[in-house]
Amino acid sequence: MTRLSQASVGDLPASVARPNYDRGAIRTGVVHLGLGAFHKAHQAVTYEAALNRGDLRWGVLGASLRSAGVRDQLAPQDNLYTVTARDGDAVHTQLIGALQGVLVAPEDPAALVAAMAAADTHLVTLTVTEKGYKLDPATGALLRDDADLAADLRALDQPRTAPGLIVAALARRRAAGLDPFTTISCDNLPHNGRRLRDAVLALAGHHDQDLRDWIDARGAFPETMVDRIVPATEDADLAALQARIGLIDRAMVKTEPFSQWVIEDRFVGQRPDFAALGVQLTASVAPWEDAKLRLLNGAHSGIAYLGGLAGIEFVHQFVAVPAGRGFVEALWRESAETLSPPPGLDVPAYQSALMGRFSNSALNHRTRQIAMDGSQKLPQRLLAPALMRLERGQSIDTLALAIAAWMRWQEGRDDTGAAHVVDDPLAARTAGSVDLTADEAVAKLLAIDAIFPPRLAEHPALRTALVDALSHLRSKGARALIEARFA
Ligand code: NAI
Ligand code: CS2
Repeated sequence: MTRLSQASVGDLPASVARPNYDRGAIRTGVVHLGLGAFHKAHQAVTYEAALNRGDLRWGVLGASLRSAGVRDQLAPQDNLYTVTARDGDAVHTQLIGALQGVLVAPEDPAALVAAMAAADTHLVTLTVTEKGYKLDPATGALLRDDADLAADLRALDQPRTAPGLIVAALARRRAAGLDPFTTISCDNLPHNGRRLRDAVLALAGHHDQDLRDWIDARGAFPETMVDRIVPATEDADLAALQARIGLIDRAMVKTEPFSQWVIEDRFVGQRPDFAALGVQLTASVAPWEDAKLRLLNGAHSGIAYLGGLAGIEFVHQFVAVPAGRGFVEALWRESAETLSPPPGLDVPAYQSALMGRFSNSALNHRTRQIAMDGSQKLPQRLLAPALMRLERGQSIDTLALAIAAWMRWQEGRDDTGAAHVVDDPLAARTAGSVDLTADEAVAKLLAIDAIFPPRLAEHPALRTALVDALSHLRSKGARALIEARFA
């Protein structure tokens, strides 16, 4: 079967939406760091809409900071790929033409810095995962002893990290008399714009105080809330797409119909007409971000660890079980009370829409995918609402169960005894407490201050609730425990 490429676009069925602009005429307005499934199904779709509206400034140059895989997948396809949104039997496929090329940073960091420093580049966006920022998850402080960051602290001629690349490119722009670009984090980090800005300023200040002051005065790092569920693509997805469109697209992404992007209205220089593209611009993103991180992502993490322990493969299967749904609703009752919802967000309606999204059986979103990198995710999803509740004297039974499920997942065995690898940058510290008593395991994990802020870790009610939940998870198993509590 033929591979998708510029030459084979004409063979696509008429049902596939495709670019209405001349790809040869677009400029590169965006450099994206961390080209993965989420960028391809979320921000790139917005740039595609801008191009389709005739604003040809918003072509995207993607960059991988790690492997060449994504470049090698896209190059034979002339950087074309499809996005398929599915919900139940409904399916819609769109061909994306916005991506113009992919650079692999470790192969040639200077080429990437030059692209970021080009006069046409107005936006640098990031989806490098929570761990890609090289920040302490609990405090947001720079991880100065990380090997790559330590290299960028020594010299920035061959930057290795996202903050390093940004500082090197901003230095070049300043030397060339250009404005900075707007730097937009699209990762699920709390205060993502502020954290990235602090990291960039700290690194810049280490090398050149004047550069730091220039970025401080002239740069823009808007906060964002990003939302679209984009599970990793699997072989079965490739085969299903192939059967539907009659071409091979190895770079495809699958997602849900829903998509939301809220950006703090703080830019330097040019940007697309975001409002016309359905992006919400606001003075204050934090209330949106808290609601999304605590309700959507908090529930996701609870589902990932309890579901993973119980041998439930997919999110939709977890919420199809009444006890699973009951757990999510109970978690939301606790977390929702910690929010100050933004005007325009109806929390009960949001929750009911979320339950519908979790139930989307066409997505096959793996609990194991979400279980990855828990140390980087727990603070904003589960620990922040737990601390707020404890400080107000409120109960945290369901939040504690979700946190204890993460603790049990670190033991590396599910409830059937099957082994799994704990995929987490802090796994050397979190994993393998299987031989400890529940008391000892909780104490060991609470002592990791990169995850648990001392004010939370030292709260006696937290420790008691976690030991209780972990003991029950060990003795009963996740499935029986949620059946007993939430069915
Ligand atoms: P992915 O695995 O498809 O892509 C991840 C990208 O991050 C790849 O380019 C990878 O090379 C890069 N990366 C990973 N570790 C890195 C590190 N230590 N340093 C630099 N780059 C690194 O994952 P996907 O689905 O694109 O998600 C990426 C991030 O996007 C998530 O961690 C999350 O913060 C955000 N996001 C994802 C959503 C989703 O449903 N997939 C939805 C909302 C946000
Ligand atoms: C998920 C998120 O993998 C995870 O940790 O919770 O990527 C989730 O799919 C997105 O935030 C949805 O917007």
